[in-house]
Amino acid sequence: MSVTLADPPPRLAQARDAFRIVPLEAPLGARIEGFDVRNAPAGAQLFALKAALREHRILVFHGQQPDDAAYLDFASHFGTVFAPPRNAPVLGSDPYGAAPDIVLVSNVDDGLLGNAELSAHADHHWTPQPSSGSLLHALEVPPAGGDTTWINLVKAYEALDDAIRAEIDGLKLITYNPFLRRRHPLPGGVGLPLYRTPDIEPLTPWVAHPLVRTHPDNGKRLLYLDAATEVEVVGYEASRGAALVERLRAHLLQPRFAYTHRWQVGDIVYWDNQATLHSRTAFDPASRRRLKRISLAGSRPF
Ligand SMILES: O=C(O)CCC(=O)C(=O)O
Ligand SMILES: [Fe+2]
Repeated sequence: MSVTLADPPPRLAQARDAFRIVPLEAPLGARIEGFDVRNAPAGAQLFALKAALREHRILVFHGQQPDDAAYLDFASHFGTVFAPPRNAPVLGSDPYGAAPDIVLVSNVDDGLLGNAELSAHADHHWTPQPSSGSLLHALEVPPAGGDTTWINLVKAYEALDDAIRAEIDGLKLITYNPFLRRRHPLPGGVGLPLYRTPDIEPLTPWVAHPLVRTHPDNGKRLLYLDAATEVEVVGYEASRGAALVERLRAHLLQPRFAYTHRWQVGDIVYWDNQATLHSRTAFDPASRRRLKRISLAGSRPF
């Protein structure tokens, strides 16, 4: 007996003439115009989007209305959905270690992350194969606050002076899993550590990645460090490592490397987790903010 596959649902072809990539007047980012993520993209358009992501690090699409299936279908052009290792909890992980394909980032309707400020991070940095990129689709946005800022880590690296670049080029950094730290808070109500000192038992499993990462798609070097997660420079005495990390963090958080996005309903932002950090400002808990996130699988940093 022969088995036939069902035809996929018909999709409109993407308009070709209106498609435009418009760089933002910012240290990173481009706006994509004349593109509806629900429609089937032309090959040349998809290739142009991939090249634009490599060049601009984040892509902003306005006025998008995909349902979950269309959103996943669009994202699948850029890779498979990130699946965490069973022993590494991530945002949205269930008790068995699995995470949903689409995570509701929302302060209402059983969403995750509430209304608090989020420090700058790259999604799933603390796993062996961190995410290559993530997408957020805005469904409801607050009248004020809840802005998301992306930082260009290539520019941050390139702006370091030669002496510090020479010091850090071969170093490895452990970024401890903050979801594990939540399960194992430090005694005495001390907050989340920025650096692991010898008195703190290391969270396991941990993984060390290069502090200076080579981008897998374009070979650019970048500072692979976030703003506030517990870290440790491998082989450095704690006070020396902590001082180095503090200095690098103060450097990369400068506004000259950053773009802040004020969300509108219907926006999709697709960003490169391999070359950027993102943070979020707090917002009034009485207002509603609802976004859907898809994170894509990545590869081992080198
Ligand atoms: O809510 C935001 O703007 C960002 C949330 C976030 O960090 C994420 O979805 O990965
Ligand atoms: Fe994130």
